Amino acid sequence: MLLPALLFLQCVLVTLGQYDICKSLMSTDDKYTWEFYACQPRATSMKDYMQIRVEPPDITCGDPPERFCTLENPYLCSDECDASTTDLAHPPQLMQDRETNGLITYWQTVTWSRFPEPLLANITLSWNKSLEVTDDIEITFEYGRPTIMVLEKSLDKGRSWQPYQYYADDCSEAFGMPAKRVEHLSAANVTRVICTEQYSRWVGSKNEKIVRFEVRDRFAIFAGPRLLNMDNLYTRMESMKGLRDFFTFTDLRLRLLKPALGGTYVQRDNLLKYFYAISNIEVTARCKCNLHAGQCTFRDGSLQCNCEHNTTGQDCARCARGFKAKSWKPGSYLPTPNGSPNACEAAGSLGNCECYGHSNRCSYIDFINIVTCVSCKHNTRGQNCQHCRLGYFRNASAELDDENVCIECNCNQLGSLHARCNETGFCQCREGTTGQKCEDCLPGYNWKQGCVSNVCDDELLLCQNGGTCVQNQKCVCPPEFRGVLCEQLRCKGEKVCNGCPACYLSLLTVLLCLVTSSLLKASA
Ligand SMILES: *[C@@H]1O[C@H](CO)[C@@H](O)[C@H](O)[C@H]1NC(C)=O
Ligand SMILES: *[C@@H]1O[C@H](CO)[C@@H](O)[C@H](O)[C@H]1NC(C)=O
Ligand SMILES: *[C@@H]1O[C@H](CO)[C@@H](O)[C@H](O)[C@H]1NC(C)=O
Ligand SMILES: *[C@@H]1O[C@H](CO)[C@@H](O)[C@H](O)[C@H]1NC(C)=O
Ligand SMILES: *[C@@H]1O[C@H](CO)[C@@H](O)[C@H](O)[C@H]1NC(C)=O
Ligand SMILES: *[C@@H]1O[C@H](CO)[C@@H](O)[C@H](O)[C@H]1NC(C)=O
Ligand SMILES: [Ca+2]
Repeated sequence: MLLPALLFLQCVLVTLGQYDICKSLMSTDDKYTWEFYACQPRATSMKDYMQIRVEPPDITCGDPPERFCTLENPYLCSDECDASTTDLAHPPQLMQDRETNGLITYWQTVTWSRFPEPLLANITLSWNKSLEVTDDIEITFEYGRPTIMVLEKSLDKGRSWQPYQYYADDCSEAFGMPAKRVEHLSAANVTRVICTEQYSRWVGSKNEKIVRFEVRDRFAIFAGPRLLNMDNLYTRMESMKGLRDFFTFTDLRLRLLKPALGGTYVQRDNLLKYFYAISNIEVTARCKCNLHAGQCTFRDGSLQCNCEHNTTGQDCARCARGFKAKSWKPGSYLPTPNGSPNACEAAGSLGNCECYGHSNRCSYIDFINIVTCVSCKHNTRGQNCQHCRLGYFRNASAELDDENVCIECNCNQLGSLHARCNETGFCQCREGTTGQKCEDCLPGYNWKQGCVSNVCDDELLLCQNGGTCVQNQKCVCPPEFRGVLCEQLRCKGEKVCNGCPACYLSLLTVLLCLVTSSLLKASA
């Protein structure tokens, strides 16, 4: 029963060629085998999955309740925003609701009563998942579109941001940029960030409500005006650096910088007609699964690819455990129409030689009859690239197939005996040296191209008799003392040197002593 159904799927795939299934069962001479294809999830409205945050926190109207007017009829100020009354409240979630009963619902800000202080608001939309936009992003403004705004995006869940498109009624005044339209872009500069005046000029609040980020027009540069030649777009995505990333994001942010003014300058006597109101944000996209998943589902609070091809992770960006014979690769749209799956392969499939993803090649060594990985990368070594190279140690928090599995020992060259370290990264230190990398000196030692033992210091090896310790290497003694720590009196006696037992030993020494003491007297 199952097989006919799967064979039917195969037929569908061949006709569509649109990367929507990941595998199908093929029959060849009474045998059934799986065939694998590059695949991606269907594009859907991502509105239901987005988390909305508005800033500053008190920008939403209604607390305290506030009256507002309209731009078309500034004397009609009967409308009220009141956060404590359901019918009069305008909370952020009204930007993503489905408006099933036909009533337009919208988020609304406070009015510009603090003019000339600017009226600024940020709306951050987060999915906690890499998405690839497939259709125009549309933001619907009630009561007029902003005079100035910026659309930004993040690729790393909000850690860093970049502009996506600038919008202003006068681009050069607002941003110092020339006004452009997507029609001005060509294949060579399709990923250029532009400023457009198309959606900011005043045309009446009822006539045009939508501010657009044009995805279809950009696709059309490659796929033709009706997007019939998507293969050409996909081929470009593979070869043109940055093209795919341009349509990818995890978060979007709207920075609203100046509200609609009604086609004239700000009228200070009626500031209650200036505010922002958004009734809908439409983002059509598909989960980025690196062409390794045909489906994406909402699990554990965020979207996740249902990975195939023995890959794993939220974006199928890793090989699953036990399938790391080769390094992970994304699937490819090429060759068209069905692409290549670039599936992860089971460990053992390369002549029973697992290299933990650090090598793509194995070699058979005849005379000892073993298969071994060749040119292990990521500072690994060994038959299966399972050890760290000399001078590196195993990263305890990384799996064996992690690129970060080996950490450099980084032993201090002057302080350590050699470049190796133990499993926790401790180097072997020379005498007098300490610290994980042998970069510090033990007490009684001082760093001087390595640790050298102190001749004198302020604790144990004090210079005596008023001597001073210079850089821990030398006591500078008062003239009448000598010795390493100035502990000896110099010969100074009248006839014989008291402190010099050696004087009695030879006549020569006595003579020397006499000469010395007379010299000292002479100089005194
Ligand atoms: C909006 O976000 C930008 C970038 O993080 C920040 O500089 C700005 O202060 C924010 N504006 C408001 C009104 O919170
Ligand atoms: C985001 O997704 C990751 C991966 O699925 C998950 O571990 C994390 O808890 C999610 N974070 C939030 C804030 O939902
Ligand atoms: C993009 O390139 C075309 C020519 O290929 C040029 O006419 C156009 O001005 C460029 N657009 C931008 C925004 O630089
Ligand atoms: C993935 O692994 C399973 C075994 O767990 C195997 O049956 C399947 O064919 C593999 N798929 C690919 C694409 O290699
Ligand atoms: C150890 O591995 C973890 C997991 O990959 C990585 O996040 C971390 O940066 C690695 N540590 C070092 C010092 O490289
Ligand atoms: C590594 O060396 C340090 C310092 O000698 C020691 O404390 C640690 O226990 C050693 N670790 C292992 C795993 O041997
Ligand atoms: Ca709505």
